Amino acid sequence: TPSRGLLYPRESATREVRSLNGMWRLVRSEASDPFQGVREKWYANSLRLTGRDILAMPVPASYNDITTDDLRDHVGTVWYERTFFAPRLWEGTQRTWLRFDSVHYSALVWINGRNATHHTIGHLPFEADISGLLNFGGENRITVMCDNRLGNRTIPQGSVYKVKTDNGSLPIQSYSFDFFNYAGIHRSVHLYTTPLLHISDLQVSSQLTSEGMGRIEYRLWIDGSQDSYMGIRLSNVLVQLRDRDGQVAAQQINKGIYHGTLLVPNPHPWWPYLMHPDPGYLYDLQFELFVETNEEEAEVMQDSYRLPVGIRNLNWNNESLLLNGVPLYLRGFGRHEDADIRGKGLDYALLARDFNLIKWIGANAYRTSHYPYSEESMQFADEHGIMIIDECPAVNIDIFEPELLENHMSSLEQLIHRDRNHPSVIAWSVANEPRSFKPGALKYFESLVNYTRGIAHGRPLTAAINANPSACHLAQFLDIVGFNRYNSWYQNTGRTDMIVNLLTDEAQKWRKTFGKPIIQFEYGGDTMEGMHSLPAFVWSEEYQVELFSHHFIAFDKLRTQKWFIGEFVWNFADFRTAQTITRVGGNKKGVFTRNRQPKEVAFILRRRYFALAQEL
Ligand code: BDP
Repeated sequence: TPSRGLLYPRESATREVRSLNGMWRLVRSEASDPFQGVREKWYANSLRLTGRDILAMPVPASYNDITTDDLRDHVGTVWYERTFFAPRLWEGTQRTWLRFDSVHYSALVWINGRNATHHTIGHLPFEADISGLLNFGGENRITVMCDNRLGNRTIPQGSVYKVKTDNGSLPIQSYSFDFFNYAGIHRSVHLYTTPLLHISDLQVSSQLTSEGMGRIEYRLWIDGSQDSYMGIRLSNVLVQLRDRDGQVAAQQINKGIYHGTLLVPNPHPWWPYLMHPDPGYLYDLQFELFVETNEEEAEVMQDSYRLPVGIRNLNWNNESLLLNGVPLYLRGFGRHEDADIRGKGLDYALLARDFNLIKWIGANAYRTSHYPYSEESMQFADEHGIMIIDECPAVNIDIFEPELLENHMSSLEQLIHRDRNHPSVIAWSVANEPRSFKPGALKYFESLVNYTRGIAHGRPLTAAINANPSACHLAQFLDIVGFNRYNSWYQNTGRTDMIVNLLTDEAQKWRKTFGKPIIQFEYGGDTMEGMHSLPAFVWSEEYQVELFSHHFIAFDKLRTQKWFIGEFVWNFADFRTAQTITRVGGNKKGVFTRNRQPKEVAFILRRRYFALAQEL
């Protein structure tokens, strides 16, 4: 049986969704005593009674950049709380679920002082049936303890150590990955209801047959696979596929079986942006459960859920990745969920702006470096035909040990479970820049990739590697080999005249060693907006233009061979990092600034991406 909590909350004839977003109260624990609140049972009453300072904290948002004090750098736990009403009508007739789309890094949740659920690993959703904890027709309190500490066994890894300050000793969080460890309730919190007997999970996969038909295979799980619940007997499942105009394109009625195949004549395939005049075509796949009632013959609709689906073929071999039979050349970005004030908090305005920029520049893909992005962004990608390399949160892993492996597997299981029904997902990325040259990496990645292959749901496996081809223990297990390389930035700084040779040599070496399709997942250089220098000098806008231009020459040489299948810029936009002397206000390798305006280089990238789109 699948783990729960991965169907996005959607309204339907039988389901209600209520947002718990808004202003919550926040209290922070002493950094030196993160579990004080658990010991003192802060969840038993309102946080107001703790006597500690109460802050107004927006949800969703990272808490770090909201205040003017040192909350930004807090290490340990913070406590969130709010109240809400549960309508009397829900009692007994419905189940009430509480769903968090993401809390970073780990969370303990109480309802009215009683344990509701817990979760670790940020960027992934979790939920609980809280029907038994609610006060129906009255006020309820929800309390969340959020812990941001990273250790050897968390995904990603970090370490907490103590330093002596002028006021005593204080824990410090260190980590080697290059983005700020934002924390808090990063995405939406919802209450939603389902009928007692309901659809708990769905899985779909699609295909275009050689006869030009669409084929959708589906499987549903009903309330943990029971066909009867509290005396209710399930009779039929009606499955209907509706096209964009609401017309039924295929349908099926199932009795007692929870899987099937729909055949769709004259399908509208799902195509990526700029590969077709009507990219991102989605159908609505509607599931309705009917139950028998005591009255003869009468059937009552018990539950209904609608899932957007795309119909497309995804295949790969040792040379190419093909969508609907067409070999892909991916042009895109590594990105971050990052913005000022809200940190990694979900923001619809930012989401829409980012997709408009992606389309303006002519990209057709991005990698969710270095963790799963919001479900809303995955839906956007489906709708706009943007292809996603979907990455789990294992960035820079270094110490390979069994408990880490378990967490790493769990992060991939949760990611794939959440995202497997999205047509936009074209590959799973199992890691970014792991220390894959270390001896422990071999067994570790063999186990990890074997496990992931078993649950990959029709997608190839990849990773973003920065080890040398001759030393890497991970690449041999992958279907697509991606590498990150900073020619003329970290290596041979200033020497843009060395890029073409070094890059083409390296790509060929990856190809020769592993015989798989090759992608460059990262290249770039830090660039201060508005800084100019002729001739080009590192950090200037001219330097970024020159560095990109030389990469383009190398890519054009490599593209003549089928196996070179994509180029990804690092990064879409400037983003916040930890404080270091190599980062001026953060990482500045963006093609766009942190507030999403173009740097000079955006214009040459745009010209290139549109030219590539026309050619292919
Ligand atoms: C790569 C990392 C990425 C960094 C980038 C950089 O994958 O997270 O931000 O380098 O240094 O090593 O800009």
